[in-house]
Amino acid sequence: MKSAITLCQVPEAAAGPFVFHQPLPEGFAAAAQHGYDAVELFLPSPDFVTVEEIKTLATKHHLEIAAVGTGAGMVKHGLSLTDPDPQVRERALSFILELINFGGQLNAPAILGSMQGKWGDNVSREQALTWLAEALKIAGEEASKHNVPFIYEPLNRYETNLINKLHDGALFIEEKNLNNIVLLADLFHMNIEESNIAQAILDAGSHTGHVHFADSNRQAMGHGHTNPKPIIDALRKVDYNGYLSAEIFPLPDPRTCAAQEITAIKSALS
Ligand code: LER
Ligand code: MN
Repeated sequence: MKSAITLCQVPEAAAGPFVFHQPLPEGFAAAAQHGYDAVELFLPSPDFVTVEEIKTLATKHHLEIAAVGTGAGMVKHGLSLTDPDPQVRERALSFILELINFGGQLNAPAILGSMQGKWGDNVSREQALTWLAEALKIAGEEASKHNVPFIYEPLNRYETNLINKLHDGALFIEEKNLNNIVLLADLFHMNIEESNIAQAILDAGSHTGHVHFADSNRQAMGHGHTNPKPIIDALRKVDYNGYLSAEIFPLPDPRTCAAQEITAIKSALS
């Protein structure tokens, strides 16, 4: 398993669970100084920065791009894949496809988190899940052109009412015959929703394709009460060899948080 840390360039997400918010050249440098293998990018839109600029920074700092988040589509542009308005759904899907193509050129998968939306307001649960499955089918196909998967993230109940648990995500992928879709195990959401995080990872088997490595309070591992050991054991048992990515609050400050998290990742993997 490899380490990654979040770089956020979205002003509307300044209070979100992302570690570094400074301009990308400084963010890449900070990630490298702390010894991370990769960065996870949270960008306002696919044209915010060129693929070449990111490639140059990644090469300079010997960093991979672990993944690209799509949440700005929701927090900045108000888009969701389950919006009652078909034009909003279409714009949501286009935004995601553009980020899949942006990330794909960097060998990085894109993530669907908050842009999955919610059911309600005249949209039934069944209708929302149908729209979600249709969008995931298209996203999975687009990602496959770049030989990367598309990552679907179950979120806790306060953020979505669609799918909250890893197991339900796995069943959804299987029932809807979705190809090239993997699940994101965000340990913060799982701490709220799962009876046992390690067991949930075991039960999801090979479906897990990315991990947000957050403690129970969404701070760096070690700042809350999650025990990472059985979780790492479970990830090893399902042959997970992807990223443990620091999508966490920059507390008490970004540098202390980044240092604590990389220490925790190394110690959990040792
Ligand atoms: C995104 O990765 C995530 O975990 C969400 O909680 C953001 O709203
Ligand atoms: Mn997450």
